[in-house]
Amino acid sequence: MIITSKKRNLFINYFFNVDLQFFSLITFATQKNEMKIAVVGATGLVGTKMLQVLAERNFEVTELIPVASEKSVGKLINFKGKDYKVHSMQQAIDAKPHIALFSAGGSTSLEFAEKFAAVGTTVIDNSSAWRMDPTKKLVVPEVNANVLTKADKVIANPNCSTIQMVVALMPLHKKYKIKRVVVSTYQSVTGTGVKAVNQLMNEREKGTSEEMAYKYKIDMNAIPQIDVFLDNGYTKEEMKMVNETKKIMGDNSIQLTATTVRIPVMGGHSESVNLEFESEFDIQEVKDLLANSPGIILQDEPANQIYPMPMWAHDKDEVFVGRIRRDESQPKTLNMWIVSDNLRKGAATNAVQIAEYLIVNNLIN
Ligand code: 2RA
Repeated sequence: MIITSKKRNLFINYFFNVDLQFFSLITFATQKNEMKIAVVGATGLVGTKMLQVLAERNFEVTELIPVASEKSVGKLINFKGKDYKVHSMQQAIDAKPHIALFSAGGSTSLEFAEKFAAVGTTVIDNSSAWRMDPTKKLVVPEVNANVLTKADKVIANPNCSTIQMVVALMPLHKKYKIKRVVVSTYQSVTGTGVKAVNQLMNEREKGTSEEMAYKYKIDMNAIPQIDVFLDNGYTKEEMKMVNETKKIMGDNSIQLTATTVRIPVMGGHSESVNLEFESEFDIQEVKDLLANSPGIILQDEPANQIYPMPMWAHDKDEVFVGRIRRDESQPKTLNMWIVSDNLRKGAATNAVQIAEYLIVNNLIN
């Protein structure tokens, strides 16, 4: 596959801070005649969003291979005005797609990702199956796309709450070196899936829901549990934030503790983050640094009551950062508030950005 130098320059511009909207207009046409893309879990919340993001970003797809559960095989999925038949997993493997975007749960990924890889497909997997596997890369393009090589055939897409946080942390880590992070999350029900959205909507409309994604009512509530509890008293979601952050940022010395909470919101996850640095910082310099970092939009005008909210982040690809202020209780420490659409930058957009990076850098078969 040959990539023109113009495309390469545009891509480099993007990662060294140019407008995301402009970037999304670029067509990733390659000199190759075909680009077969499989979307595994194409009918789920994230799979649907992956298709939407691929279409919006003018990702050059010559053949779409949607994959879903057996009961959906043969049904039609419309992508950019054309209908595509839903494939079974084996049919999709036999089609040898160039790239497969997986969002069908951990057990599906464990069973099938390597089978796609064996036929030459590069898998970008949104489940937690491979994230902490030392042989697999865990990638947020703005932070560590440089770790990718052509040999990476199964690439892990991080957890949504981790992705949005590391996008904001990395530029500050480079400049001031992060010592410790204390994060509390306020996570959208869309992170759980369709069942949770239905539960919230039913409760909101009728006060009760027969369909229950959570043990408790979610409307008018806050549930301090995301995923299952582990032996250390933390939830799996909390430990994902701890472990994935170190792996993506390539620094095991970063100390991190998390409390993750589900709230009756759709549109995005919010995070209150307390950051302690090795070096002293200037608050205006921090704001300027974030405002000029790729994938971040600074929304920090307390005088005008402008700050990030899920309502504004919804259906956007960027990470929104605001409420940046010095922690007056100890030196070299600040507080900030990070919001992003968990289905987009937290899942689909990040996966598609990895695919774009692989293509532009000639890292797929
Ligand atoms: C959640 N982080 O919000 C999960 C989804 N990957 O539940």
